Amino acid sequence: MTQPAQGTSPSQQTVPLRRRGPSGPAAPAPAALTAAKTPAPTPPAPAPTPSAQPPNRPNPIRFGLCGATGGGKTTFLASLKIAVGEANQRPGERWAITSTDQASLNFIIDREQELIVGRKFPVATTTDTRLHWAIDGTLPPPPGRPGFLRRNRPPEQVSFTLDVEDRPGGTFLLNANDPNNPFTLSDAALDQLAHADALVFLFDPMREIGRSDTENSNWLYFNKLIQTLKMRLWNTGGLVNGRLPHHVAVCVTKFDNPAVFLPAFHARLIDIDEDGTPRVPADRAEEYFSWICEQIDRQAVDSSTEQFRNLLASELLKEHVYYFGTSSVGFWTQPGGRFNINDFQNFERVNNEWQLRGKIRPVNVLEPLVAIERTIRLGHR
Ligand SMILES: Nc1nc2c(ncn2[C@@H]2O[C@H](COP(=O)(O)OP(=O)(O)OP(=O)(O)O)[C@@H](O)[C@H]2O)c(=O)[nH]1
Ligand SMILES: [Mg+2]
Repeated sequence: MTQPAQGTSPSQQTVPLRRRGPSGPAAPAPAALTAAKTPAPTPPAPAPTPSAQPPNRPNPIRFGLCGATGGGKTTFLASLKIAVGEANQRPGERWAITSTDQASLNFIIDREQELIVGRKFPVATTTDTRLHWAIDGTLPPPPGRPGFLRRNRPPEQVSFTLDVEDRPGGTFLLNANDPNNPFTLSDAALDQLAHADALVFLFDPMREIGRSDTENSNWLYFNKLIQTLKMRLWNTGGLVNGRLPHHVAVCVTKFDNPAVFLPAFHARLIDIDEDGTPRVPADRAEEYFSWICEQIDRQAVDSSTEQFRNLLASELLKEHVYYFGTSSVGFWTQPGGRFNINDFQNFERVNNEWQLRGKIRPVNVLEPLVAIERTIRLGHR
């Protein structure tokens, strides 16, 4: 059960700036080869291929993660293991995440440590990394027919492997000839997205607030991409009624940012969960998305956001689209304390740099993935 949120006055309304920099220290140069006689090294055991699934495990669900530069893609993936840990605190839920190859293990460990110990957001992505994580969990039994006790029904078991790629946002613009954008999507990457089971679209509202007409809107990162995926699938008969067949989670990111959160809170679109976490209730998430688009439209330099909504409506199957208000870093609270509308921003300016402030408590990071898995496996929402 959730309680409607009560608003008071805004606190800090600053917005974190993008921390851009090199993607890390250069790797040490390899030690010079010596002529000393050393026994021939044993060849390393072949690394398990990502597609090697243990018997009894369903095939991985191929997710395509798409969104603008700086839209929150890497932070979303970086917070997934923390989200799994947080979900374990909820009554009736048990979750585990396992990296199934070395690249995925390195990514989740390094990025998670960067968030928790370094208190930093990830740097901008410059290369593609393919990631595979197995997620296993238990959900409380769904509410059933009146008169049947919920406790008599077995909990739902959820097991899936996530196959997803972290890419630079610039790739999704598909403008190979732009000298200001060094990134593009390869043919193989486009095929991978066209044949993915599900797409996760991160819509970054902060990109739209105060955007000038020379800056790319969210819509530009999706429009050519969606049309290109459609063209490819049309050629192989893969469209359904002229639309993409994918399940799509539209995640409106940075939900915790006061510039987004406070107006939504005052518009009474947000509830506070029993555990004290602010959330857009699942049955109001589409309304939240429409509301945020209208807020943006009121002060926008062009009609990009309206075009983005039209794009979703015309190119996707309505029954395959889910909406979420997502925050990868969550809300700050006093240790052991509860959410406080006057002090909830989980990042702060320290020595002229944005730093994460407290515990990371992702909101709607694991949930979109599980919602899609449930629909694919059970054939309904
Ligand atoms: N308030 C808030 N800001 C966030 C959140 N996630 C990301 N950000 C901000 O958005 C910036 C970009 O996040 P990234 O995860 O690197 O974005 P990206 O989509 O991977 O960007 P590229 O790699 O450049 O494509 C961060 O440096 C933060 O300033 C969030 O959950 N809340
Ligand atoms: Mg990134």
